[in-house]
Amino acid sequence: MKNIYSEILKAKTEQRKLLAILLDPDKIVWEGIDQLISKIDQSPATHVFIGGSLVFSKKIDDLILKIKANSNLPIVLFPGNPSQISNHADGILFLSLISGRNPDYLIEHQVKAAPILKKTNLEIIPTGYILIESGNETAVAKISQTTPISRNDEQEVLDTAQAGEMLGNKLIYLEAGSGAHLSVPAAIIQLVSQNIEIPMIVGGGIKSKDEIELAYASGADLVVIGTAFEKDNNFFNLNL
Ligand code: 1GP
Repeated sequence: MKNIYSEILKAKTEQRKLLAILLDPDKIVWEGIDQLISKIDQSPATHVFIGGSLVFSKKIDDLILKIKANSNLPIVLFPGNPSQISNHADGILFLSLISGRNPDYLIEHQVKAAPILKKTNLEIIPTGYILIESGNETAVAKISQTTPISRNDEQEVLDTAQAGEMLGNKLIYLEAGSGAHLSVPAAIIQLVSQNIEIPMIVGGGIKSKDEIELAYASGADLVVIGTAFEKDNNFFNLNL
């Protein structure tokens, strides 16, 4: 059933905050996969996102099937390019990097992905993806060859988010980049959340439970945790 987006909308209406654990298939240690999945299942995660700016692994299908066999969490692709599409997932964030001006990431990859997606049953969730400067050059900025929006330019982020909403995107994703030194500023999260209707995802560089709570309190509907959980699978058990 294609109900990922309707569940996100429902959670927003009920003010229930959502949490995604992001897994990069290239960084999976297969020997520890059962333990990893059980840690995800014991965590407060509501979604598993799978993807990365560049993924070389040919094991995306295997990874998804393994998670599905052991967990009921919805699995959502978060692809850096069309090679990361797997029909075994439940849905896909169909991203357009609207903070950038690189046509490959605004429309080219999407055109390449369309015929592949047409042959899948994935729930396709169009998502306006906004990269915000985070103190270091992140993989997504490097690979996409785009310049993130300045973390001091709240208005530009807001204008971009509103344009993304007007274009029909169903989600806005405020991204600092995986492993970012600085996560998206609370003031930006707050400004955008107060001025768009659609749900908002926030991720990149979030390293503590306090930061997760701050993002929620500022208006994030769904927070993404990648690196912090990858470094320590007990992240959600710790009092950080
Ligand atoms: C990256 O927003 C995600 O696309 C998660 O970032 O790996 O820094 O948690 P981290």
